[in-house]
Amino acid sequence: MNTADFFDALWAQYTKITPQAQRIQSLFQSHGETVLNDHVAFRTFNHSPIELEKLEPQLSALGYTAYGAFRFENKHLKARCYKHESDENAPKIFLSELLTEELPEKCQHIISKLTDQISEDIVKSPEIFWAGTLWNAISEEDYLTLAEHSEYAAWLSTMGLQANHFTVSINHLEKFPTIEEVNSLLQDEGYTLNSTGGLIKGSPEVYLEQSSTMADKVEITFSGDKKSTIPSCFYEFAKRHKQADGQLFDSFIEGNADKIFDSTNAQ
Ligand code: OOG
Ligand code: NI
Repeated sequence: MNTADFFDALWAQYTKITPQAQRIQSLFQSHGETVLNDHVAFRTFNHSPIELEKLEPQLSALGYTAYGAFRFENKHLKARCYKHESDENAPKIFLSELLTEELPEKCQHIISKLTDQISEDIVKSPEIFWAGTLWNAISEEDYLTLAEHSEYAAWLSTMGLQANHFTVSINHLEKFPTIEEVNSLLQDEGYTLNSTGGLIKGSPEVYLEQSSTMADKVEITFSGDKKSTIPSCFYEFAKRHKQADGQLFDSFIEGNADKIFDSTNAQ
């Protein structure tokens, strides 16, 4: 699969449950902008057939190489970022993984019930990145137990493998060249932005400024036919700055990312 087909399929699946992303992209386009993606992100469970190490070969097959690693102690996560070897305009990829052994026993048990349902050889092609949940619906009780200890675990238990967000590259916008202008546009249009630690995560001094919407909401059916409305996915906005060597910073910042994760919290 080539990267264009990969991202087209990924976007189609993502906008189905994140209609705000399609609307916001159209909003920029109505102002004459060409919208390019800075990066997309995925979440997964460690110690499972879809753990980071097992997904990575599919990114390599698409032409991606890892160039950074991150650790989020409080959220019990690790992550790596990937860039395309030859296509400079291909979005970067941020892949994080829940370190399940750091959660309480009862959460580990709930997560095992899900991951035990995944066949060992499930990862065969890049299509895995929009496979969604590879397990039967979780119960609401288990979902709420996970949410108490890890919003990430709760989200992943209902959404599974799919693009968690796409990210508009502010660097490629002409009429909205700053993150402040992007945020004002979105707020004027009535979108709720992630306000953890302020609307803007990062600063020119760390060469990366980011903001994001709060995730859209979707109705899901828990096991036992109980219906509920939960967060799906969000849209991010990133502005990269030049470093002393004149190159644009192209990695990620733990302090920013830690706050962006909150975009899927149940409000
Ligand atoms: C990823 C959060 C981190 C970034 O750009 O730093 C991130 C997630 O929410 O899964 O996207
Ligand atoms: Ni991001």
